[in-house]
Amino acid sequence: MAEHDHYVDGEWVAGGGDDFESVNPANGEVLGTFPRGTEADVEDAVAAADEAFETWRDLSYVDRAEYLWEIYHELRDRHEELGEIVTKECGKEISEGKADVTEAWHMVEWAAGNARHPHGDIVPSEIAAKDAYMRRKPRGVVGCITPWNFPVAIPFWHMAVSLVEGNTVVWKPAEQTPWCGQIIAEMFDDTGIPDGVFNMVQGFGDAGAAIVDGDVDTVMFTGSAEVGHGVAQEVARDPSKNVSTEMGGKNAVVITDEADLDIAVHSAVMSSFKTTGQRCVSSERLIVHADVYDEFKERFVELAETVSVGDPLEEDTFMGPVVDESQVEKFHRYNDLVRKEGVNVLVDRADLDDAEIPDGHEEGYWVGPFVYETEYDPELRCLKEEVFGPHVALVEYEGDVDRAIEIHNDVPYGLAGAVVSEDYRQINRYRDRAEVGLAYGNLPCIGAEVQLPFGGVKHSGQGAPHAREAIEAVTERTAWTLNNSSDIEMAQGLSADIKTED
Ligand code: UN1
Repeated sequence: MAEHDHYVDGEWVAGGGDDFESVNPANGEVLGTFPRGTEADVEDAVAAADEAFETWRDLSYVDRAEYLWEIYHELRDRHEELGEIVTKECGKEISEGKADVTEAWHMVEWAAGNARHPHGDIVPSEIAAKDAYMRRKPRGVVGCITPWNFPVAIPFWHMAVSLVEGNTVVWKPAEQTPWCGQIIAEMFDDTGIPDGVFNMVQGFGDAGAAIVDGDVDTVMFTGSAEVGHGVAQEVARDPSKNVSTEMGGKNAVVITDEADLDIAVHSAVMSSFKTTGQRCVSSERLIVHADVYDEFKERFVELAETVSVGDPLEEDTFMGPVVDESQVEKFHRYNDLVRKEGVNVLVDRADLDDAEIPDGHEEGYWVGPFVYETEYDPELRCLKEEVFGPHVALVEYEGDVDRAIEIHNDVPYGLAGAVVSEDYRQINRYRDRAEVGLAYGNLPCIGAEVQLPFGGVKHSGQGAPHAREAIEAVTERTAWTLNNSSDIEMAQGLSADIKTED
């Protein structure tokens, strides 16, 4: 029997599947056992959510938001404790663990606060007696599938907006971070939210697939491109379903001949190594102008050699472990691949020295920075495929900023990117031509705030399962027109006369 349960229809239920463990990636400690959701468990949750929808949608926005305000306060009150749990379960260092919780309450605040903001538009009509509006209705049941790297924030990106808009939810947390899932479900339970409005099923990809195939009205997915494209294709088979996906990228920082190199080096280190390279927005490419290349390389390499990898609960750690064995393997596989592709390796801390691994953490999933340089070649796989680790290419370019932008855009993805330059023309050119959903000037390409749309272009996803854009995914628009006259008058000069034979 697992120590914890699913949360379905206001009850803690064991479900029909096996158990699985959550493991601390820093030291291999088992953090808890959880039930592995089956298709039947998901079906029960979807049925409960469907049943609860009619009464939930009848509440006002403000009344629905009240439940979220409870969670907002709890997230704030338990900041330290929850930050530590995030760090223990997904391995990111403690300031990031806490920032994850902060980002969660920011999104809850945004969604619950938005309950008191205008929704929809008043639209003028050609006909003076007509009132026309764009109104919104909730779609119904929203299936939410979320990743391990932001195990508290991203669930609230999806769920806070969905719920305030009047939908009910079925959520599957990532299998690497079920403890965070458990705590969030406990918080919802504590609010007394009506049964079936919020449901959580723990589990793996098969439970996620059951949500996607199930009787849900919208699917929100944040995670890997591999899985996300399958989700989008599956949902597209049913035209009545909506999907909003946000996947990874092969993000880049462009450092021009006019860059302030202090800003460039700082931005590049943050973009490439924060979260041990495991953000969808992390940068695995640094595209650097020839005039500043040697100095930038020297400074970046020195930091990559010395940046601290260690116990993520220690405040002076910059990089914690990666999340699990599959991430370690993928990282090594790509490091081997780039060697085969003939690049020049500049930093290889992929296998950390025993001395670098903190005492008592030998069972952790440790890797360090891996940095290489290469001539730009559009055929190189290493410049196109996402590794999701501290694996970084330095690519030198010559000529104007358009050349850098051309290299920058030559990837299937388009999530995040940055330009570092003191020349506003270069910055604005990048802003206008970089194919990304999130673009930064003189900053790292990580660290977006919740009130901005968070989503990519090209293979990085469709829609943005986040803040205002999430509203599009979880509501239907109605163009509602009301006649205030007892005569019927039509737009476009259309005759309203009913002509008869006599
Ligand atoms: C992710 O990269 O998976 O912009 C999410 C950021 C965070 C969210 C990242 N606010 O870096």
